[in-house]
Amino acid sequence: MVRRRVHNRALVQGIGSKVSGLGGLIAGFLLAASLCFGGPANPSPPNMFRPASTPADAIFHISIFVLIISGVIFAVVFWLLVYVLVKFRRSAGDDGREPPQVYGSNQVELAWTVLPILVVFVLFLATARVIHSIEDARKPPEAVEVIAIGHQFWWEFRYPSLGVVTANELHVPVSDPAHPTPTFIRLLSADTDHSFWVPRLAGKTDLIPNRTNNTWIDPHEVGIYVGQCAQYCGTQHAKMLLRVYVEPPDQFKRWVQEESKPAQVSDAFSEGRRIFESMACINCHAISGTVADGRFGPDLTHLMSRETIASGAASNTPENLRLWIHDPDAIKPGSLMPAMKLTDQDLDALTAYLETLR
Ligand code: HEC
Ligand SMILES: [Cu+2]
Repeated sequence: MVRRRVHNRALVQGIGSKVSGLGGLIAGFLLAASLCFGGPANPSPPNMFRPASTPADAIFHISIFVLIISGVIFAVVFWLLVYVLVKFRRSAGDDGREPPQVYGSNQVELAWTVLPILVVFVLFLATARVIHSIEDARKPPEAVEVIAIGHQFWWEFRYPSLGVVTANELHVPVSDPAHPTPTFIRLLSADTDHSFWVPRLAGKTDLIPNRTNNTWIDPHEVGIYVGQCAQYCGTQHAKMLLRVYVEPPDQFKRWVQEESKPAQVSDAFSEGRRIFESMACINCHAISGTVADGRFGPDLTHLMSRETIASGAASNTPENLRLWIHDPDAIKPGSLMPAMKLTDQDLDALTAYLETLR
């Protein structure tokens, strides 16, 4: 896969900012433009009208069904209203008397009670069917299992049977409908309510403390799908973006192999490593094969295998990484990583060391 980096930070953030006002419009436009002219490694926009996975597909179809029924009701009521307004408007020869009052007509009362009940009932049944088909889907033995843990303001992804721990960028195999390899995701929260939402892959499901929720996806097309936390969880909620990398099976297998290895140790950047291990970094971050085993922040063992940092708030470039360590608030004001007040020299050594974590 050609690894393309989105250099424009506004673009990455554009996905996350709630599309509101001119700024959102422009960001959305830029994003759309970049998608038209960009390569295949660009993420596809979070469009729920372009489903690429069974649950999203089912939700898309029920939405269209509901939209059509509501549209027909809207059209009928609207045109009746216009007809009545025009036909019975005050005319020049009005004598000012009230029209005949119809009261207690059984036919009329029945019609406007029974018809709406029937419509609501049909919508209820159709929706319940879709919810049931998604919630009670059978988990095939080939399914990939992932535990997603929501944190303020990033995602932890664990693959318990594959020995992989990563953050913010979820890798899953593409699922061929003939031999489905869906990914079943257990949703937990480390602090407050979050919501897992990748519109092209599945509906929203909340991550609630002390509760286990589940969702699943079976993406049919290779690509990068973006989404974001869809439940307000604090100041940086809007920059709690999600990226799902859907890969061909062999590429996914290679990714798992790489990710399950401990961090590469090289003597070349031992100064940076010494700084990392002598500071509070290790209380919050884990790097497997070293003393760092903190769990409060993202696992950094294979930091360089990720295209973005800080939950999609910035692309993973040396400059952004350095800026992040210098002052996380410069990228994500209110993020829960403190600025560690390092000297320029230490900052350079530390960044160089992190750059080796492939
Ligand atoms: C108090 C805990 C804490 C300490 C100490 C801390 N971090 Fe973090 N770090 C975090 C949290 C939380 C995040 C996730 C922030 C977010 O995305 O909102 C993070 C994110 C990061 C990231 C981005 C990872 C990614 O994949 O997005 C890097 C790199 C990083 N920290 C490096 C460091 C280094 C280097 C130090 C020491 C100089 C350090 N951190 C100290 C909590 C901490
Ligand atoms: Cu959140």
